Amino acid sequence: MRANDGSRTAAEVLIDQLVIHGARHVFCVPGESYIAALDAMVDRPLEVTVCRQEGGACIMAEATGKLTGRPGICFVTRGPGATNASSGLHIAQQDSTPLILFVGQIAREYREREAFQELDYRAVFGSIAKWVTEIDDPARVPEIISRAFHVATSGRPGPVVIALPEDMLVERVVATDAPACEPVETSPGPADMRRLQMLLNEAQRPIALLGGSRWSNSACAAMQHFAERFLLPVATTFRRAHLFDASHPCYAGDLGIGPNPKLLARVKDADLVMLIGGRLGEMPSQSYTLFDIPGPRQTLVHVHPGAEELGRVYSPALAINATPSAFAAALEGLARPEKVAWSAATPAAHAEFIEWTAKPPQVPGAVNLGEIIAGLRDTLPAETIICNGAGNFSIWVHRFWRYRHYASQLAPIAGSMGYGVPAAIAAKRLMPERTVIAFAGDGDFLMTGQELATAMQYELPIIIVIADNGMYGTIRMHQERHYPARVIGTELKNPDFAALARAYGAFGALVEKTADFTAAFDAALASGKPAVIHLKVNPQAITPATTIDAIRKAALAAQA
Ligand SMILES: Cc1ncc(C[n+]2csc(CCOP(=O)(O)OP(=O)(O)O)c2C)c(N)n1
Ligand SMILES: [Mg+2]
Repeated sequence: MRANDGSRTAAEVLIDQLVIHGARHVFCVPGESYIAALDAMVDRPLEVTVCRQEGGACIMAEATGKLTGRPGICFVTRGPGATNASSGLHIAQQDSTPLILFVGQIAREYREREAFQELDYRAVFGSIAKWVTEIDDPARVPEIISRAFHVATSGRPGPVVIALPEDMLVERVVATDAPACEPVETSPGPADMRRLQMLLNEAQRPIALLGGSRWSNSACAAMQHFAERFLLPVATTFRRAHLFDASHPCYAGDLGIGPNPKLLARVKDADLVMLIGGRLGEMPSQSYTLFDIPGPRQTLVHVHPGAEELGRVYSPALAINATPSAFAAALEGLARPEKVAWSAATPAAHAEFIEWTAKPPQVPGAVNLGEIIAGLRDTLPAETIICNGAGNFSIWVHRFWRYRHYASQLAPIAGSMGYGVPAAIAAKRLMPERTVIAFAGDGDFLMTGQELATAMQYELPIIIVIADNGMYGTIRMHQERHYPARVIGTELKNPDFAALARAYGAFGALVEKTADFTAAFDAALASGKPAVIHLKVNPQAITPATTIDAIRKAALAAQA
């Protein structure tokens, strides 16, 4: 509160800046180091979500950044809190998500003595965050918070870490608020678009690949309109399938783990690739095999909001430093050639996608995760938000769910286990009207599953579907490939997940047959509570294409 002399505590100035810059949600685990900042949130228009572990809190903030395009806000305490939160920072970095992590810090006068829980944040987070700073002077709070919002959202978005010495937070200061931050939009120049027009005029087999962040509903709509006008096949990169409507006749599928071989062939054979927004990292590039480095055979047009990403791995024929939103809007100015050479290729690409995702194959065991997901996609609203962490279960989710809406997919490009449950909690907190489902593996769930308590506390009826195969399946798969029949460190003895859910006060159901899933799902929805559906999945069903036994057999044969 402002005193008569117009002064506020630094903590109050800080929280006022968050509100000015448009933050509406804070995810936190409290610590004595920043209780002044917590106190300043009382009676401010901020929804505070108190979590059970900082890893979950920071993922919730990251998911908020993904959903809104504005920095997710997380508050944690000194050393132990900050290090717990670091997985969320790494996700924000690899996923190009705007995020601001506030961490408590020891009093300024104790610095450098290794005081209680002291951490040198600049040293520890220097290579993860876009910017790490510590606020020493309360008068500079508006300046530093303004810069944090600009850094987190501009160019290639990413995480910012701000340390808050506890004695600084309670100092009173007369400070002027900053104006609200608007992320900088970089637009393509007329020469860029002329060159692109020429490349499109000459192309025989073009394809667009969409990825990265800084998209929006309207950018996706503009991209779709361009695809329609040019009859252009459009694919998405790893875990960015929500950028293009899967039911659209121009959609060709996604370049994820275990992608459609026909899509891979199409991208390899393309003469013009428009990579828009993404970086084409290790996963979508299929371990850097799709394009030659540094000079791809395909004519590569790379559009990215961060100038430093252009030419970083692939040297493009045409590099355009623009946000996907500004670029998609500029596509309106391109003229479609009289006759396009690829008019038969686009419907063929879409037909290949439909065929690839239509019917899940039979797998060992009584529960077929593919059939469950295909069943849900045919009944749930297109706006349903689908969340997941990491593990082989996610291969079925990405293959058999068809994402039709921007921001309906919350999945870590960084491949961090434990992502799905906290992401679902954030999504439901922000968008209570949406159906939100988190798919998790048995290993994946128990990394952050205690946030079920947070879902209960805020009455967030998310549905968590746990695919329990009794193992860290992905690693077991790699183990069998490289060290067949030498199983170690990958088996899991699990709790009764449905009973665990009920102990939290949530809905819990066990499903041991595919046919029983629908009734359990309907009951979960009807309960109006956070829900866990525990699927007993056969460990042999390791991917849609193969089994553990088959992988082992092939590896042993190769050794013989
Ligand atoms: C935080 C984190 N720790 C470890 C890993 C390595 N890892 C990737 S997948 C995986 C196993 C996932 O097991 P589970 O969730 O049960 O899914 P499954 O593969 O069995 O379907 C592990 C340990 C990771 N990606 N992230
Ligand atoms: Mg598992």
